[in-house]
Amino acid sequence: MARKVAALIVALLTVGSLAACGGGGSGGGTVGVKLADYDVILSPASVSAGTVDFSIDNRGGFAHEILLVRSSLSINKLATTADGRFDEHGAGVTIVASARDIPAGGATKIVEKLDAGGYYLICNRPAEIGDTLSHFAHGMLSPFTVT
Ligand SMILES: [Cu+2]
Repeated sequence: MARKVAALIVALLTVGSLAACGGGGSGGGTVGVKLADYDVILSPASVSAGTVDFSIDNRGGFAHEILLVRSSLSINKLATTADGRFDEHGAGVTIVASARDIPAGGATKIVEKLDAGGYYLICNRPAEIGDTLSHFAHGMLSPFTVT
């Protein structure tokens, strides 16, 4: 979890330097979303407001999913369910879009017009057989920032 917080801080610092670049583009863009067992790796982790094309690639050995969640909460304030998954109906979170049941080796897209704000990309699959931790509890979430 400390690593995720460090990544968030880096992402926020990056936003500041990107904003200084200007460029006058129309905003949005393509974001690579690589899924692993158990990680969500974004490239880049921030874009300017506009239409965002999330290109999702499951490189893991399990089926995964992606929830695009809008929230200004910090990671440790995200509510969880009794079985250790992310609470999709928790306070302060809105599910903007989702791509469920992405098989191992599969790929899909989420295309959404996004306003500036804080977001997360979360895999909310339950624990695999023989495991006690959900994918979320294993750390399958990444903060995403729209400026
Ligand atoms: Cu997963």
